[in-house]
Amino acid sequence: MSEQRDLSQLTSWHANWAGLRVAVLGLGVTGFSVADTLSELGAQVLVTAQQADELRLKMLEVIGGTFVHEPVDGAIPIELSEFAPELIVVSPGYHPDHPILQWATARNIPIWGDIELAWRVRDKVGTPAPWIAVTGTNGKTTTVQLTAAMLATAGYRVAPCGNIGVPVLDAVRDPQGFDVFVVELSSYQLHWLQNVHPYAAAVLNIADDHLDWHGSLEAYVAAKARIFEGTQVACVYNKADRQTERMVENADVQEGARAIGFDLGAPGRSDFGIVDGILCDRAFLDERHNTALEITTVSELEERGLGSPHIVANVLAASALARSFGVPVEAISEALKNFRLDAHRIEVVAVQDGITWIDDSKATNPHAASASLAANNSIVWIVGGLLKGVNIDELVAQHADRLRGAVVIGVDRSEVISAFERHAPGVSVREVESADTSDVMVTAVTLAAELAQSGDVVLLAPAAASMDQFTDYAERGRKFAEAVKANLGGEADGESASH
Ligand code: UMA
Repeated sequence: MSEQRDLSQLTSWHANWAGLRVAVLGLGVTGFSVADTLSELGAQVLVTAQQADELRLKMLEVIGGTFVHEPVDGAIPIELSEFAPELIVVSPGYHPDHPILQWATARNIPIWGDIELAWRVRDKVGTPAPWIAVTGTNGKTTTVQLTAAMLATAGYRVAPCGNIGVPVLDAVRDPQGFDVFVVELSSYQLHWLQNVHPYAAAVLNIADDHLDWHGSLEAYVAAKARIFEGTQVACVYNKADRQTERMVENADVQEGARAIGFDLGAPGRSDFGIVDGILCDRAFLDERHNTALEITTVSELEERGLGSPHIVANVLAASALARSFGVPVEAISEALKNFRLDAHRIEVVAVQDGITWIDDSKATNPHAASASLAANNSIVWIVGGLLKGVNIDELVAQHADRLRGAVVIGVDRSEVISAFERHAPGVSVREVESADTSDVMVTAVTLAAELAQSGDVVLLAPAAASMDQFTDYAERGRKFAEAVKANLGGEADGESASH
């Protein structure tokens, strides 16, 4: 057996990575950033994946990496065993029970995620920038964007990165360097986390999602909880979600790190919250027992399309993170004036004949869909897709009263329809049987238009992933908006502002 190197020494960009044999699993955005980093460090890189696009394959060749196709039958590629890797770096999309990971575990080959590698080499361009880490079932990306906007308004050079779509390794290697990173971490990335010590960290909420990947809610919660380990200054949790508070209580944080709560109620000491419609900081000020700092008001947020309760909660969490870093409240308030939600997040795509058509394709699990449903009173709901092992019964039961009708799409339709039969028998349900990407939304919108009446909202908030019928949630949202505009004959008032 080939010699194994002691990886505990490899904690800096400037350590001796030369010649280290690393197998990289996956050649998507993460896998390429890992392979590119390692080859820059002088390691030997073998990448394996079931699929890879032509461009990435070519670029891999240019940087001197080797590619091996992963057999679909779960066999271990012979090239991989001959390569005898000393380390595996796995992309987030791989299931922990993947045959190659089982093979590596049986041989005691260490397995890292890309975040672990990024943490170790974060000193590439001088003094490492602090990390502010964000996770939660919903609102991660919005909170990362809000926090980054607040830091940028205060004059910091900030890199929003991670699950948001920019691999942390790309941010770490930026030659200009950054003052601070705001890192979105998915539960997949957190599963592999070992030594990361963020400056501040937040868990926004916990609800059922990705249970097929993690195996159980307990395993999902345990993965999420890792974000607080070793936190230096502030652990931000949701007072309305006891599980997030428990995570802070159980975390092994650094001496002096504080627990900072947030929710939509009145803040206690060391919390962020709302008093008389004013968002307040009662954590980062000297006189916190009897005063609070004003950040902004709920009505100002409403004017900017940021008034939905779950978005207000994201604003509070982001403010807590930014304040922990010393951002003045004035800069936070200024950042909020210029902030816009991304497309496909509660986006009003048309209003006609008193019917408002809303694209919340980003609602890929019941928790996110629930927040969207709760913000409206009379709804025709477009729901369904890939349920990822999550049960939808409670969501249907909870919102049955506000539903005029439902249009069910996706491969897991029968589970959704039977949830309606059990919990909302009075709601008119229509089914889109076609699986053809170009038809699904056209049919769904036609059926929704038949059900909707003046004063209703037609809400695309599928509570499920999109990959069964669309490339991603963005394509699903785009197809919805196109179908709405075609159905309304181009006469609708389009609005880009969020609802
Ligand atoms: N692959 C296999 N076998 C597997 C799994 C993957 O061969 O069993 C290969 C694919 O063929 C492909 C590569 O692995 O070559 C894809 O890797 P990946 O699925 O990890 O995707 P990346 O392109 O690296 O993107 C990942 C995140 N994707 C997932 O977690 C599924 C992106 O989050 C993230 O933006 C990016 O890293 C940068 O950090 C996306 C996501 O859907 C947006 N995240 C989930 C979510 O938000 O709910 C967690």
